[in-house]
Amino acid sequence: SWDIVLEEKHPDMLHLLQFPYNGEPPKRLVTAKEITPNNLHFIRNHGGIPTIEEDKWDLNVDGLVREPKKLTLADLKNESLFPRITKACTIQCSGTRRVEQIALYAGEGDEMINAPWAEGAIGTAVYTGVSLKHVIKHCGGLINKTGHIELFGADTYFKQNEVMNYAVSVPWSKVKANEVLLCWEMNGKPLPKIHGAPVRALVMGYIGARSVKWLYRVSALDRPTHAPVQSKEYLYFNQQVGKHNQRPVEGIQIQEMPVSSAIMSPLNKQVIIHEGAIDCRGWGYSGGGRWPERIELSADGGFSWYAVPVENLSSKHRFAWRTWHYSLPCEVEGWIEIVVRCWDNSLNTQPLEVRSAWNWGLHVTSSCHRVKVYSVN
Ligand code: MTE
Ligand code: MO
Repeated sequence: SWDIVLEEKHPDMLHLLQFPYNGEPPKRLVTAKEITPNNLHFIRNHGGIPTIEEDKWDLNVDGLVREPKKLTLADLKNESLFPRITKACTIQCSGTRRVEQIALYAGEGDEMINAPWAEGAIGTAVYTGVSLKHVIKHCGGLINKTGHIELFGADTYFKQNEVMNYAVSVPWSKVKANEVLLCWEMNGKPLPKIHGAPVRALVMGYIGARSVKWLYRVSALDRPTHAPVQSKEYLYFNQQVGKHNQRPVEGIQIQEMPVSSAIMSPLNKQVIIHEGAIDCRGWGYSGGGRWPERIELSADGGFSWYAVPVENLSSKHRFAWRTWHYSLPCEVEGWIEIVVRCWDNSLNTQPLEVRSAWNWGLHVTSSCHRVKVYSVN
């Protein structure tokens, strides 16, 4: 699988874990483009990278559907069966910016699960595929309309002395809204092996964990799956919870991501020589089909805020981030703290301090991102 990393990924990717392979782009490249090039999109894996031959692949649709079927890639690409959909969409790992929680208090999270992600565990690409809703209709529709749809990946991983396939589930209501796609193209090119070839799920506006790669089976259930990735990982615990007392049923299964943002430039601890304004750039994102409506920056640690003019934000799309740039006025000389916050279209915004977002699983670091720089004016 290391050969696949070298073949498909940019040489400057930061390799956070060699096996299972996890990597993110360096800060200067995270928001260099509004659409992330395939070789710079972050990668999150729980196990190996399976190599699947396209013409041997099929998708099993089973469980509580009226007519279980096996579909080939040619079936999915047959436009008289399924309308083709192309959509720009952001995938964000719930571990994005986890380093800030680790720096505050590492907790007792499992090292393998808790890759030390910075601000690059997010990427935006244009995906092409079909709606899972249309595929399920093609299989006669659901017997029971109130369930979850389970998604299985061909990769296996090892957990509590058991080898299992990667599996999660999403509510039928999400599928019904045409917000779950089965994709074979990323940015106009065949889906890279490392991103799930030949077909992956794309669950728009949910944590990356639900967008199952190397998809080979979807199964209709009357409840969320009991698979460990769904029921034991990706849980948002309250602050009284640690390893000694964690009870998975008390954790919230993370689905939609809240609003968040990050500064990609300047870098923390950088010395900046400027003439009254510091050039800043970064991203803002909100899950669940909400979008960044306003980005604000502070040069004084979060007491006063400048709104980034809307023309400095990239275009607005449901389910996609907005990149931004701004010359932040600053007359002070010495150490200052630059802070960003995002407001989404529902006027949700971010907690000011990472300590109020800290949780034992080290997920969803949605607090305001801060960098300290030395200002020379
Ligand atoms: N799908 C499979 N089959 N195996 C995995 O380990 N990781 C998930 C998701 N889909 C994973 C998977 C997680 S946690 C994330 S954040 C996204 O894939 C990352 O997608 P990417 O690697 O294409 O960026
Ligand atoms: Mo993730």
